[in-house]
Amino acid sequence: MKMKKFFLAAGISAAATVGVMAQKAPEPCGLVPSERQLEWYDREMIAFFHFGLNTFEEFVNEGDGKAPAALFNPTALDCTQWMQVLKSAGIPAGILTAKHADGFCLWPSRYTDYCVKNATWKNGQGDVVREFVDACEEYGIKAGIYLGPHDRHEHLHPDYSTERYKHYYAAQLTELMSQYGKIWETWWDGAGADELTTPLYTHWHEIVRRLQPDCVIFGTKNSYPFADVRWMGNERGEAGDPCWATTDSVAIRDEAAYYQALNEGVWDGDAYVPAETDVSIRPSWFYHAEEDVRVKSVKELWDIYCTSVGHNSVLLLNLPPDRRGLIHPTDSLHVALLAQGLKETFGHNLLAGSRVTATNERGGKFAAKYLVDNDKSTYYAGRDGNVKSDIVFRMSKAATFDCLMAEEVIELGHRTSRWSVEYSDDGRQWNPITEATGKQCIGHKWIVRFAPVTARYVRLRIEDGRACPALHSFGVYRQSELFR
Ligand code: IPT
Repeated sequence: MKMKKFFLAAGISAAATVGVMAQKAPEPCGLVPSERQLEWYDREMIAFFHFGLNTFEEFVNEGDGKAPAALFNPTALDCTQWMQVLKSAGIPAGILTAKHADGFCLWPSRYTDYCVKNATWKNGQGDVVREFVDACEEYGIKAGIYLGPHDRHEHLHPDYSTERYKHYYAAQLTELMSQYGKIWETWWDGAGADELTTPLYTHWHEIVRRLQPDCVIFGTKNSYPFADVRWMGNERGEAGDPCWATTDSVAIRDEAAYYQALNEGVWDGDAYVPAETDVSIRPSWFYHAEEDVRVKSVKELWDIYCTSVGHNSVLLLNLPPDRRGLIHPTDSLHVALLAQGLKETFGHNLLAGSRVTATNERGGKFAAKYLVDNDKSTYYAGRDGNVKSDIVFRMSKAATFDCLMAEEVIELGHRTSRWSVEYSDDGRQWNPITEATGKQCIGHKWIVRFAPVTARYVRLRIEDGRACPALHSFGVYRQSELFR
């Protein structure tokens, strides 16, 4: 009797061990994001602040470096107002153009007179970068710095050479990376910067890494080898479909192929460099009062959100301060309404509480039901070696939806490469959602919109991939009235 009990206990524990084995997390496959890239993905949105001498000139966006420094004179600069705008828009980070292409510096640099030291503003005693980072700190916003590599003012210097400029830029980079606390991102614009070769960036890159190890580097063209995140190929806010985080490490010679690789990524590329989507809320990068009536509408911002954040990218949205040094009320209203619309849309996953079954389920803590538990720490995964899965959601009653969102476990690499979504009244006859048929990329977040559908069943079909699926979430939603 005693022996029998013993065996029984042993048998149970052996079975339990097998169960635990089967629930081991899937191995990562292919290239995976670094800690810096994971932190960056989590931001989802970043604000861009184009501010400088151009703000005070008539319709100039790329000054020639000859405008007098005295022109810089914001009448009511208040960076805490910028932060309030970010807070109401749910944007957790901001990047300031400390120096744009005209070469004018928003901080009192020891290495040039073409800076706030000679501005009318505060009798030359001001420091916009300081006010910016202090406001960021106060509001819990992550500060980033754009130090334009291309510098038209320095080009006017009689002794200009790229070697001389290499050291000038290095000295300024050192000031910014060492005197202003933690810097979360630096932006190496490729515009006008073709003569600045990769060896120069090698030198500058060492400075960033030494002084700010966690700083995300936006790189393009000759700074591409150092990029944590890449340019996405246009300034319209339209990341590709697909938009793989993986791409080719060397810029392809052929122009068209290069732009495609920026916009769509490369599925079997040899580098993990996700796309950042820079776009302005206005036609121009700098503020011009004439454009107050051309601020992108809430609906346009929602479109951009869908083709950036919803295309496995991060949105870098430009909100240029005006001549007072404040964000214009139309811009702040529109981003606040975007945030409200996002909350209204994604606040309620219509699949929450539905019964979930999958043809490919790893089981245990990786069950398919975790797709709809609204918990970032759990996820669904399939069995090793099985890249497909049909996942059926049965809601308690029919619901109307016009939008869907999927999120992959990006730490485990791009896995799924083909997927579709269907709906049904009875769970037997399925209708495709055309816009969500033959999709490729999921990544951090993928959003698809379509004409409203009413159904009780939804089926997510994972049709291909390089490893078993691993997804944090899947949901269907009704778009906020603000977006329709
Ligand atoms: C464009 C640059 O060519 C690219 O490298 C990147 O810096 C991008 O700007 C940032 O938006 S130039 C622009 C006029 C398309």
